[in-house]
Amino acid sequence: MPDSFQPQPEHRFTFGLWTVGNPGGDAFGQPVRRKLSPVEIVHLLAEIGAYGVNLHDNDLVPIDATAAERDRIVAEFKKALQENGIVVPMATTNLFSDPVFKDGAFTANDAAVRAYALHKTMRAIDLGVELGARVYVFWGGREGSESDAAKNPLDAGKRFREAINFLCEYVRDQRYDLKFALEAKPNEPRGDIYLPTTGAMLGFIATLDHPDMVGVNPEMAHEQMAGLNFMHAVAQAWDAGKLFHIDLNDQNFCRYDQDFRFGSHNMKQSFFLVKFLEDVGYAGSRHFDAHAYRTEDAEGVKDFARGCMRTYLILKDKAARYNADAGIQALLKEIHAGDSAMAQFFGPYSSEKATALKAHTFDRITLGSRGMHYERLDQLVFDLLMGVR
Ligand code: GLT
Ligand code: MN
Ligand code: MN
Repeated sequence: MPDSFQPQPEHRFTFGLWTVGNPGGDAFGQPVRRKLSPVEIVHLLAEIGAYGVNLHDNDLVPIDATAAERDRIVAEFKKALQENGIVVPMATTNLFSDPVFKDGAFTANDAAVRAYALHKTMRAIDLGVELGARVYVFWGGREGSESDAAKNPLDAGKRFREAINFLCEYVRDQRYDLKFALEAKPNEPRGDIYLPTTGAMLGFIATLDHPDMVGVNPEMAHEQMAGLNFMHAVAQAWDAGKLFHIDLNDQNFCRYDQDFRFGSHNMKQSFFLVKFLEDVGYAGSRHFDAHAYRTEDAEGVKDFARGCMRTYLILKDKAARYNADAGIQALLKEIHAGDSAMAQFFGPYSSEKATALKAHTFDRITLGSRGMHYERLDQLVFDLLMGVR
């Protein structure tokens, strides 16, 4: 019996070819599942009710494909997209798998590698645009170091800036309708990756020639690897007008890159994230950058992907309940009860306001002894999430 948690196109749920297509290999073991072709993945995504599929250039076209092979593969893929009603909202470049990128792509010490990275990215941008992508992600997995003897981070930063500036100009030159989204990660596969957090990326974007074209693609598990609160990073990106895309998944804090199913580990944090996205009206893709446990077979991959979307929709429903919950809203109102008396001191500066504020007498002892009722509030959230409220 279908319930109300069925994915619809308006939910903008997307998966990467590399996510549902992940055959379950890891650093210690062989793949455990057959590698699905891009066309098979499009069919799978249509079957489970996803909206779109995202890809790296080489998820679709092998790195050594001839021009004729490329065109044949792309034509077949487009046909499958059309027949299945699946779109490609985002594309990106694989600048990390091939040995040529072992010391990075845009930040590699070898100038020929840096030039090749630009060459490969321009071609991959052409491919993405051909497939309809409007967002182009840059995840610099190899842009880092194991030893700071090898590379000066100032040089790396300059090289990365020059590369993004060059590619912005390329997009303008081609008159493509495309925005860039930079994705941070603290480490893995490099010992340290440059610009390791979403906040660092936001600072970097301000130094670019065309900052309007560039935003971020925060990934939940990447901030959690760094022990950070993902929703706070997303809020900062939103506030800056830079939330161009989002990678949803989950993981245990401060571990390796686990890429678990969305909501599978940090239920409460996932709830507040979904509530944030829905409350502010984020209209972009909800991309699940995760993969099924290595224990799963082909059916388990579908369970994984359906689970990501179902969890999002359940949490969205919980967010609406939170906003409509009389008890929770009454507590929030109580917390802000004194706000109106202080309104005179906030807003734009004036010297009168500053003088009045300096002259005001505060009852610091009473203020400091006030109970905020956050214990009660947080327990109400827990009760709500557990379905006992
Ligand atoms: C890779 C990485 C992801 C990035 C992808 C885009 S590929 O799997 O772990 O976080 O978003 O390059
Ligand atoms: Mn990841
Ligand atoms: Mn990602």
